[in-house]
Amino acid sequence: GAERERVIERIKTLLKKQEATLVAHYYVHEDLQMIAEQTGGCVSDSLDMARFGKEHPASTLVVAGVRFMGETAKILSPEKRVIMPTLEAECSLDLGCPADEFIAFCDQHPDRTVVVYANTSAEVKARADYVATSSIAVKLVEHLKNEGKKILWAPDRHLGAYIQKTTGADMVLWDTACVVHDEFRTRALVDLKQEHPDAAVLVHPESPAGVIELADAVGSTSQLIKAARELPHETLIVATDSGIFYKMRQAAPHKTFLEAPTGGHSATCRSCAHCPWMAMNGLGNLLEVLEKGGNEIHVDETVRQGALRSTQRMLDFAS
Ligand code: CIZ
Ligand code: SF4
Repeated sequence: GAERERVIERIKTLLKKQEATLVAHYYVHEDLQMIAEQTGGCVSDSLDMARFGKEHPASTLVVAGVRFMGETAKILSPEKRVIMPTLEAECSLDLGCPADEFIAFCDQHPDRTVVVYANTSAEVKARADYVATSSIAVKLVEHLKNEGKKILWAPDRHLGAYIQKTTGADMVLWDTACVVHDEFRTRALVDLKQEHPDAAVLVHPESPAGVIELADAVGSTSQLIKAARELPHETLIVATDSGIFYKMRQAAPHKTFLEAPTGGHSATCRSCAHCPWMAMNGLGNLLEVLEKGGNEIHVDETVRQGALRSTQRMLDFAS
């Protein structure tokens, strides 16, 4: 209503006044994705959020997503002020890979090249040789395998197993999962496919192996949006966070999108697959952080230098 419009206009004004740019992930509320689009910010996956934030001249980056995305922005742009609508937005992969345990695990495998998913803390990245997002993880491990390297992968076990299967690399895997993608159900997806035999299935590789096997396209959020546009199918069954539908509908407005079934799926559940931490970002706390400040991301300088090395290697490899 009118109140929402007023808040949106106030946010846009404050962004401009503070020379701030809004960098939003595909999984946050569509109001925030829309504001980012309309104000010259960006809406993207974690790799492109990192690139955009680094290259943009704004003195303040407002990162709407989860904590590791704010940290990545700060790692790459220490001179910028990086703020977030909330500092409570975590990630189950980050939480499932505490730095001390991770460092001990790496120390047990000194012969392995350490590759970590972007969904990790700055401390974990500082111990890694490479950071990877889902859009480049397969290519990066393939490349390292061809150099004769053995890999230690952390933290997402489903993504790790998918990379291992795809590349045939020698990998040891950390054992944790994304609370959202881990809930997609193979049997229920088989049933849904039978109801919609002409549909294509799009799957993010943080999903269980059985779900990935049913996919017509497997990839990062950006890659799935591209597949939604390019595949000839009129109906698409999508196994990733429901926040993605805002961009998918833009990419393929005439197509029909169905949510892949989750453990909690029922006829009344409209967004079963939605990250509880991404959902903490809203118009209210975005306005508040712009009005009052606070919620600034700080990364210890020694840790930042270490994390920058592995993160920069990712950007160099991706470019
Ligand atoms: O699941 C996530 O948090 C994803 C897909 C992050 C990313 O790489 O954009
Ligand atoms: Fe982490 Fe999963 Fe949420 Fe992404 S969707 S931020 S991987 S818990």
